[in-house]
Amino acid sequence: MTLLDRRTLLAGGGLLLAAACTRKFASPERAGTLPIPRLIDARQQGQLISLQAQKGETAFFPGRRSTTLGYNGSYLGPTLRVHRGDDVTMAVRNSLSADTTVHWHGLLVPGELDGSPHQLIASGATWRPTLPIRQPAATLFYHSHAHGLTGEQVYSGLAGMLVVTDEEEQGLGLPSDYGVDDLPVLIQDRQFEDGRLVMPTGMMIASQGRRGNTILVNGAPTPRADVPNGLVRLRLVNGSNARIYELSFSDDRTFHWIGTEGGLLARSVELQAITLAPGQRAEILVSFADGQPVSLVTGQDANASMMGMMGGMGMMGGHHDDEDDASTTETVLAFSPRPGLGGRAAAPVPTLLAARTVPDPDAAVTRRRFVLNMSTEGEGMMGSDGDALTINDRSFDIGRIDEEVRLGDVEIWKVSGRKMPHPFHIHGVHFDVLRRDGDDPDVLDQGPRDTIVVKEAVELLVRFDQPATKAPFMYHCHILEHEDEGMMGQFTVA
Ligand SMILES: [Cu+2]
Repeated sequence: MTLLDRRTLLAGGGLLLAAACTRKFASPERAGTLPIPRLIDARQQGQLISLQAQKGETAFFPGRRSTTLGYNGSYLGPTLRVHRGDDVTMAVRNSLSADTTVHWHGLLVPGELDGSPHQLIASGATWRPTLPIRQPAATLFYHSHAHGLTGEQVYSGLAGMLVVTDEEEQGLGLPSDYGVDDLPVLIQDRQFEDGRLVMPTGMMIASQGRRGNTILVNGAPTPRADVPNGLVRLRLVNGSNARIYELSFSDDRTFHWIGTEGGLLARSVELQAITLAPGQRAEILVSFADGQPVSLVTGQDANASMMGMMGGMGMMGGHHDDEDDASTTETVLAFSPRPGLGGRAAAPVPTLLAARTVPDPDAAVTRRRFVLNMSTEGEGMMGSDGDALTINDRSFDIGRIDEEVRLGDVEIWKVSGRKMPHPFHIHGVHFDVLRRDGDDPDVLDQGPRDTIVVKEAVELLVRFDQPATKAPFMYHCHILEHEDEGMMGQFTVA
């Protein structure tokens, strides 16, 4: 059994018995509290939000300064809140010395507004897309998508949270006091040496992806959040370059899963553990009404250990015995429930959430097949030639359109991954998982999605409602180093 066998996750408790391991470093500067990124609501800004990609210095640990990138700050960016039905202009200034882009991951907008490698913002330039917000409430993720630089720029800090809200969501009575009972939780692993952020390099980076020895939440190493002793909503975003998390609570308490990448589920789902791959988001409700301190924890880096088990791939470092991994957890975020912090102690968990029309699979007019692959030829060296990381045996070429889709069509995309699990992301759409490995999808596959882990073949039911004529959309592996090294393709919608 591996930790990535999704069918075992709902069994829950067995994976997560051990106490959290102790961190090597002192508490972060903010006395262990969770940093809450500034909230910028588009309606309070006259529907114009200014973002500046900039270089800065960040002290992740006291007295240890690291060179980082951020939006309107030194590391990460503000949380942007936009409202369904509005048109929001983003003024994105690039104050870096390198090119960049800002991709609105999960936003349903036409191709030329998407922030893909085709909307390059040169150093010193400003990009001003006006984004029509026409989708249900959801937790989205904005980040650099400059081809060949995505991994490095996101690793250095170019990422943030984008929240879509609407009246339907506001009418559900979900916890929604930002920073109090509605918390942004952007999870990233990063490599620190002597308390300073370092950029992992070397030949294995292209295959393994950049991983790290420290888990950051909103840019802080293993912080503590003071929360009301009631129901709290966590907006979980996996902003890591490569790591997949198996998230649960240290006391195995259950929580309610209410939202995916695409928005709220039809009904809340009670779980003890949830998987989150790079690019994926989940909204959960957890009760701290018992007043007991508890932590969000993760299983070990299962994706890395699977890589470590691969023959001919060389040493990864951090080699694990897969059987032993199941008994070890790491703390992601500690919670200290406090009376008098607001929130609603006795708030019920809504069962029925957002109604949604799923396309009829019989309406699918086209089937396409995608295989994400990594060559192990050439003594296991990945990325040493342009064809090592591929989709359907082709490495990304920005001048080549791989697929042409008709606007308004419903299609079935059958996607599988070789050698390791790959988080597959499609721009400009939401999809539903129809089948996994020829069988019914897992419980964790449900809901409107934009990123899904594939190894065994997964059939996705995709509706293409956004045009991509002036610029194509991307589909790619969301292990950012796989994407940078060529595990990406592009399609038009016309
Ligand atoms: Cu991949």
